[in-house]
Amino acid sequence: MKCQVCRGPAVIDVRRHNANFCAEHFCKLVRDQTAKAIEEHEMLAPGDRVLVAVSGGKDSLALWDLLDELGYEADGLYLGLGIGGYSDRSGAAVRAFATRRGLTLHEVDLRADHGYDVPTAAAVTRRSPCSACGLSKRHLFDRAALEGGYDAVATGHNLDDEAAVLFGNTLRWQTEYLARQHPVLPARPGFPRKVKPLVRLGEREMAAYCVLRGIDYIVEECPMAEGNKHLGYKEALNEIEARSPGSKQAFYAGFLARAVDRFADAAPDHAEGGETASCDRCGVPTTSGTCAFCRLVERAAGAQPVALTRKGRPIDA
Ligand code: Q46
Ligand code: ZN
Ligand code: ZN
Repeated sequence: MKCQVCRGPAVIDVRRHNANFCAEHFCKLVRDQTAKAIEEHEMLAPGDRVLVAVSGGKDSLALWDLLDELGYEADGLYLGLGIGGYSDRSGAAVRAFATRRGLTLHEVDLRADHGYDVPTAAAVTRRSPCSACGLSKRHLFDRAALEGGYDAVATGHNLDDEAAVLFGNTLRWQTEYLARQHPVLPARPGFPRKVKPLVRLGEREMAAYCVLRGIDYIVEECPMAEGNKHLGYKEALNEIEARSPGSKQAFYAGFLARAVDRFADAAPDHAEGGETASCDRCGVPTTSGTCAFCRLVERAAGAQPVALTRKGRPIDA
């Protein structure tokens, strides 16, 4: 197996590109694909200050490394979700990476800074853990980016993630979500620009990149993700990809090129900045009264912390 660029010994095959690469040229491929996604979708301008949402997993740490390598002023933000030992270990991985690379890391801890954690919020509000978690992340990342004067928030969603979400939204023809599934969401009053620079790269490529770059990420998944329907969609797409390499890329890229605009009419009003009021607690633009985040805090912050459970069963921390 030889590198298709330098003919030296290859360390990885990328079936989608029908090619093998040595470590140096594979890392260059990943960097080039990231730069291409950024340029193609006008995600960032040279010199932009970017806040990277880092979880300690492979995608977000690789993204931080890549944006730094590509010359952006990229700082990290880690959110302590209070999900037992998983949160302790993911926080430690992020801190170790930032220290080793001399990068600036900001941290927000849900329990210390806002008086609740994800398991408690989920139990008290009867939302799924991922729904309470997602709402907290969106609000706190937006707030940190605006307060810190960042040009954009970057997240590590990769091609596998985006194709799985697209698959799920298409299966149920959730046109409202289809209309908003774009790798860049422009800034609007009260909300920063949001970008996903890894949409041209798959999960396997991100894991290989971390290994080759010596990035120590946490392999364990969040225990609350168990049973998440996106995992099933990923498996289904992996089977299709194994038989027909390039299918995921064609599915997702084809959607962006030829279909997403057709759903524009289905976008909810607030996607276009139709919020007409300001939250009476925190001031963010909202449709009326108190924003969803402040309502969540109000209910969860005073509650007795609950043990880490999923569907009523305890999870080993
Ligand atoms: S961290 Fe949060 Fe994920 Fe865990 S609770 Fe769900 S959304 S699975 S990316
Ligand atoms: Zn090579
Ligand atoms: Zn609010």
